[in-house]
Amino acid sequence: MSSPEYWTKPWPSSSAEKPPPPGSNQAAVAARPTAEQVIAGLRATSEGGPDLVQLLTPEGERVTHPHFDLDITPEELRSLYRDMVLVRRTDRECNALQRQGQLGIWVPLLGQEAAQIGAGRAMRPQDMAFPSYREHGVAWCRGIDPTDLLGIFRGTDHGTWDSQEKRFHPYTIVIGNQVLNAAGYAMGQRLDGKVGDGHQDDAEATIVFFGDGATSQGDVNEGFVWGAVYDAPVVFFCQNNQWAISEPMERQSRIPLYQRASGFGFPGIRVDGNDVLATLAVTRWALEECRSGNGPVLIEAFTYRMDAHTTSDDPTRYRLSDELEAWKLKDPIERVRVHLVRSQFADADFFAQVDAESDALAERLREFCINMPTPPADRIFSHVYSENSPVLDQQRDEFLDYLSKFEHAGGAL
Ligand SMILES: Cc1ncc(C[n+]2csc(CCOP(=O)(O)OP(=O)(O)O)c2C)c(N)n1
Ligand SMILES: [Mg+2]
Repeated sequence: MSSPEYWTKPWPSSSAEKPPPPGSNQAAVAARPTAEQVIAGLRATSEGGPDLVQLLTPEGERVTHPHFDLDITPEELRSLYRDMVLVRRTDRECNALQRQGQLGIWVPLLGQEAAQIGAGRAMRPQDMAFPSYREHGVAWCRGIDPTDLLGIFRGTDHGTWDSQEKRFHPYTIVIGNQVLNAAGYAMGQRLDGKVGDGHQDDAEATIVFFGDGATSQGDVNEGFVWGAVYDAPVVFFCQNNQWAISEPMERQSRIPLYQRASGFGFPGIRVDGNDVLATLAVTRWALEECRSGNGPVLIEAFTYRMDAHTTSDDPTRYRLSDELEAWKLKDPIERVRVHLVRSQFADADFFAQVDAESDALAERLREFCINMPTPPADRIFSHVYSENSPVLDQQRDEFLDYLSKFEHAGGAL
């Protein structure tokens, strides 16, 4: 596997220099990398390059950054740790529930806890979020109980939360589609006068989550164009977890993803997505830029999907185990734990309490899932429009009529 950095086509920096003669650009034409290139690519992939914003190293050391800093209390640090542990436990429990036949599928977030908690905690209550299908950590930050996710993955519901009240749109499975929704929503925020002058407490922004693979979709690029030309208050938050199912980053882009933003006319920042402090600081800044009328901003959270794409996927068929081992050393939770211990910001009682809380959450989830009621058949029609639509009403009646025939035949669905 190689990194986009490695394959970037060199080009003269000044117009006085001559472009290279045709065919002389080895990196761009080589189809099969050499062993050295693969190793160089692996290293670059796990390191993130010189522009990576980091405030907490994988070894748990606080470091400074010239542009981004974070004033954070020990209590806030403990709370970020707790969020990540509880979200990881939710993820592991749901994965196990799928394996036991309680859910049809599960989409793991293992390894992406810092990216999601950092971004989710950067939001203000009035901001709006548009997730893909993996944003269980952001859902947690928006106050959505993890039990509300279960019906989606059993295939009996579209999500039970009120997206306006929670300021969290329903999960979107169609890759990249939510970026258009978010750009449009943010344009609306601007037209409705919700963007402030930097001093308004009630100014609003939108944040939209998508993956590295989604950046190859037309919808995402169209969302970038609309967001840019209307100065929409939208943070495009890309979790680059290095893979789009079995497609590696090198098949999505020849340049690092955050650099794409400049072609659309807004800033792009690459942050260590396994560093909850850096992600929080960068996303806070980006949302504030948007609320103050300086949007959009692209954030590339450089992270890694430590589990399969979904429970239907087997990553051992397409990726090397040493890549996973390299990323395990950058675990987002472990580095915060080490930092808390070394700085004496948390004692053994605190960690035992979080563990106990996480056991109780897992038990509650399991209990709920096993006894989860199947919603009435007409529910899928109920959250489509704010008011009834004759076409939808007709479809609902036809659907209920169709189902009733099975009941008459003595069969239950
Ligand atoms: C429009 C569309 N095409 C294809 C798919 C099938 N699909 C589901 S997930 C996925 C890969 C997405 O990768 P990425 O954007 O990197 O997100 P990740 O799952 O890694 O978070 C694909 C191709 C889909 N859901 N929608
Ligand atoms: Mg991906």
